[in-house]
Formats: sequence, structure tokens, C-alpha cells
Amino acid sequence: MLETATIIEDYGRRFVVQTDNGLLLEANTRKKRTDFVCGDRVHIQQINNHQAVIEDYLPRQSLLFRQDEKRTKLLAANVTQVFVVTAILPEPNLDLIQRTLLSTIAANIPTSLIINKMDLAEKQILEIENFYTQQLKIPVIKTVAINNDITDLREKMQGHCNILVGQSGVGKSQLSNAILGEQKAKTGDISLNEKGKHTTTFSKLYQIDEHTSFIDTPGMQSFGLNHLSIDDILYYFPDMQHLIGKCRFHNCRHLQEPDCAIKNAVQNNEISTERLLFLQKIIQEKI
Ligand SMILES: Nc1nc2c(ncn2[C@@H]2O[C@H](COP(=O)(O)OP(=O)(O)O)[C@@H](O)[C@H]2O)c(=O)[nH]1
Ligand SMILES: [Mg+2]
Ligand SMILES: [Zn+2]
Repeated sequence: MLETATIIEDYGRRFVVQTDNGLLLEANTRKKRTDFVCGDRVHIQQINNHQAVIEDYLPRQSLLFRQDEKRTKLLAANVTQVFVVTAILPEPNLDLIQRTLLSTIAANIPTSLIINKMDLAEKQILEIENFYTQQLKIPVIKTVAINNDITDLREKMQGHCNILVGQSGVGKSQLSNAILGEQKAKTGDISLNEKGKHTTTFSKLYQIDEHTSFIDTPGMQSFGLNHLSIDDILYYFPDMQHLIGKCRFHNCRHLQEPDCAIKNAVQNNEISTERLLFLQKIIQEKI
């Protein structure tokens, strides 16, 4: 008999599912299928008290993934809100952040940015924050995870299935612990990497209340955007959208073409040079 469950731990090929009756089961797939991901609602066949086989997934409300030449990497299913986590340290990887934003906008999922480790903040943070809010046009939340200073985040998460994504070391797991409080992420959630540092190696979904949950993810270093079409790319730049169709050539790539509305806007200081360079880099990857 088939049962319905949710994937709450995702190790790539192995999973933990929680049935709608609250039972936790280790789960494998048939024929080594890898098209399942944390957050998926699935049909399972229970084998015994501990184990199940995942048969299929139910229609997804959303799907976050990245894609390079070699493969597609699913990040999460059914999330309704994304938090891209950055920190004062390690230094923010703006390329990774902007790529992540392109994909969440393309997936039509509301996205905010968390600047964590504000206890370490010095003046330069204002400049970075301005870039996020003025150029990327994205809401910013500041947190100090180690002091449980996460009130704004907790409020904003309410009623959503949230996901925390970002570079390794920015404090995603620390934020998870702050959100969970007493419940705490179990220590088995982390393992030692080669450098002897604790690092999350799999995705895990935590239920906060009946309507609110979040997924903690392993750190990522790159974000392939093969799945985004060059013709649509400007739609995913909130600071440039209004210029769609305004270039002299309808197929303008905003590189060497004359009378390019995007480059003109940069000249007029309406769009930042960093953003133009980022756009051109993404386009060049696609030609
Ligand atoms: N100073 C400071 N350190 C933090 C804060 N949040 C996390 N850290 C530290 O940053 C390191 C990485 O945190 P972790 O949650 O494992 O990052 P993750 O890789 O994104 O999950 C740990 O040593 C944390 O103690 C914070 O708000 N302030
Ligand atoms: Mg982690
Ligand atoms: Zn142009």
C-alpha cells in the first residue's frame, strides 16, 4: 500500500522521509533515481518499521535547482521563500549571490538576503547593504546567529516553507539552531571535512510549527545557470527589467552594440557597473 510522506533529509541517493502519520523512515529510490529532493512530497512503499522505498513525487509547488554543462543539481522542492545567507566573514561572494538570485527570481520564489555575524560588522557593511537593496532590489535582514538575534528573520519566515542557501561558513546551521531553540539541530547533522571544520553535508527540513518550516542546506561554491535562456535573462535582473526592448537592436546582447539601453543607463549612473559586468559575464557564458 502506498503512503504519502515528505522528504526531510536528503543525502543525494539516500533519504529520510516523514510519513503524514509522523513516522520517520530511511528511504531509497528504485533504479537509483536521483530526481527527488528535500521538501518533496512523495509516495512511498513501507518495507518495515525503519525502511521505505520512494516510488514517485507529487506535483511540486516550486523547484529550485542549479545546472552546469554536466548535470542538474536539485536544491529543494516546494519552498515558498528563499533566504540567501551572507556574512561579514567569510567575505561575501557577490557572483554566487547574484547567480542564486537569478535562479530564485526565475523560479518565481520570493527571496531575501540575510547578513549574518553583524557582531563583526564595521563600516564597509553599509556599502554592501546598499548594493543589495539599491542594485539587487532585495530585502535585507541582519542577524547575529550566535546571540540568537534573529527576531526579524523569525517573523519573516512565518507561514512559509523557507530555505537557507549560501556559501559555507556564513552561519546557516547556526541560524538553524537559533530558530529551533530548545529543539536544536541534532549534532549528527554535521561532519568534519578535510580541514577539520564542522560542515553540513546534506539538506534537512525542520518543522517550526504547523505552517512554518525551513531547510538547512550544505554550503555551495558555484551556481550553474545553464537552465536560464539568454533571451529571458533581463527579466531576472530587477534593476534592468524596465529597459527590456529599449536597446536599438532587438537581439542586443549588451556587449559591443551601439545604443544599448543598459549601457546607457550605466553611463547615467542608474545601474551599477558591477551589475553590467555581471550581466555581460552571464551572457558570455551562454554564447
Ligand atoms: N561572530 C559570529 N560568528 C558566527 C555567527 N553565526 C555563526 N558564526 C560562526 O561561523 C561559523 C560557521 O557557522 P555555520 O553555521 O556552521 O555555517 P554554515 O556553513 O553556513 O552552516 C561557526 O564557527 C559559527 O560559530 C554570528 O552571528 N557571529
Ligand atoms: Mg551548515
Ligand atoms: Zn543592450
